[in-house]
Amino acid sequence: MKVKTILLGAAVASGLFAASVSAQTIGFSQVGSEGDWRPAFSADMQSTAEEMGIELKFANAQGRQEDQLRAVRAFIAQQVDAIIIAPVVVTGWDQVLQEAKDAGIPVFLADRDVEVDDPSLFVTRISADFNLEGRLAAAWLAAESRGGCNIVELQGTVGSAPAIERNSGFMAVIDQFPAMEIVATQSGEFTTEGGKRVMEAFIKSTDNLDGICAVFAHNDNMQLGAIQAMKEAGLNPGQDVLMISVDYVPAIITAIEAGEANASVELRSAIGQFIYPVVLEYLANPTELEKWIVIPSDLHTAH
Ligand code: GYE
Repeated sequence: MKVKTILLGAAVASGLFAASVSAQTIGFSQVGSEGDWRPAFSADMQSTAEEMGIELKFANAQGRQEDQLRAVRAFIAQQVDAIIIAPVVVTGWDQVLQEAKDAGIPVFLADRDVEVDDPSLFVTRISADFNLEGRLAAAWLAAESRGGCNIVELQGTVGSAPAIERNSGFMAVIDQFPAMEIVATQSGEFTTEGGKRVMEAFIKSTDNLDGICAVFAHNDNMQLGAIQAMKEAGLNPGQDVLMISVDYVPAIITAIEAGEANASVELRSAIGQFIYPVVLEYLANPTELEKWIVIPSDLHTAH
């Protein structure tokens, strides 16, 4: 069980002061540019680094772990002061993190997570609690469906922390309701096109769409793709089928306002203000930190 601490405003304020008195070079290995949330996160990390006088070396891996590993090794060769990684999947990081440790460069995880044998290979992880997001989504759906619902699940990238944890949290709640069940689940890779493709295939494959009570999508973009597919098949998402997803990007707010989606759990994208102070504070004064600093997630509905 990872010990975690919920981010407090005061911690950010003190970090911002520390940030204002130092010019550091930080390498940031970003997952890619899938969907709407990821680009918003990237833009925030780049603008916040500029505001704080940080020289940011930004590397977009376009969803390929081998490109992330190559970027981290380049940061090590360039002897950056610190490395931030948003790891596309949880496995395959032990070797490169050991190389960073051997080079004396601290590594921080942002957004996603890794599974490593030696937790000292990274200083801390600053992110939302994906398991909680899954629980929030399931609790809302249990209330809305009065504990009886056949659910289609659109999973995120296979092997990624959000896909693993959002499913785990969601299942922990619906397992308490015998009449709630995931009847179909597949990855749509966190993209609108992926969500539409999976939903189109599901619609073609089933002869009982009336039995579907809800769609739980691990992110809003897959939900938006599912909405397109459902409307093209003559279904009424948000009306006849409950639609719950995660991220709360502007496009899902529009869909909720149009009555085509019902709820979304917010994943904050403006999180550079939380990440950089932790990194800079550590560089100024290297002390043991909790292995997980959690950024809260909030549930938003139409009413
Ligand atoms: O939900 C999704 C993005 O890593 C939690 O990645 C993040 C997820 C987010 O593709 O939109």
